[in-house]
Amino acid sequence: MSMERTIVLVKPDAIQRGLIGEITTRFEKKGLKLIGLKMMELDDVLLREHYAHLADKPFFESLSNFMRSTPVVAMCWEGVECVNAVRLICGITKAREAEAGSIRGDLAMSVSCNVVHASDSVENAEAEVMRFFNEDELHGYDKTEYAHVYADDELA
Ligand code: DAT
Ligand code: MG
Repeated sequence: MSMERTIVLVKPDAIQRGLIGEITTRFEKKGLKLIGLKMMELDDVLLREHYAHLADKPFFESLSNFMRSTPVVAMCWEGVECVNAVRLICGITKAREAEAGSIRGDLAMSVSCNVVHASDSVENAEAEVMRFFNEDELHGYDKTEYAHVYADDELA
């Protein structure tokens, strides 16, 4: 089973609503390992790259303005097959239809103001880790909890 890294962004609506702690806690309780954490302002160049798949959409301009309206909190989480696990915790894009229990399902009502971003594939996660963090901002350490979060064969 593969150890993966993935990116979560706490979006401006969550910053304004005071949800940084609530959101972070959910990933911590899941058993994921936080290896990078910072507050940052996203610029137009970075957002065009990050949301390249949406560049032609009519809502791109407002999406970009929204994502630049406050700093965001960027997190890098590590865990076994965690890219998919983190997406499940976040819930689907349209928050008012997201599953109860997910972050979007519990904390948001909107398509655009949906409180979090999470990488959507292993390939994109690898690109996003490099997009949002410098190598010296990612921290390796032994998380002793891993011995209880995973079985030995899952960590091998
Ligand atoms: P996700 O954030 O679930 O990965 P996405 O990558 O398709 O979804 O879109 C990125 C963000 O763009 C999404 O979180 C909110 C915004 N967005 C997507 N579709 C939208 C729409 N139809 N109207 C307004 N904003 C939209
Ligand atoms: Mg996406």
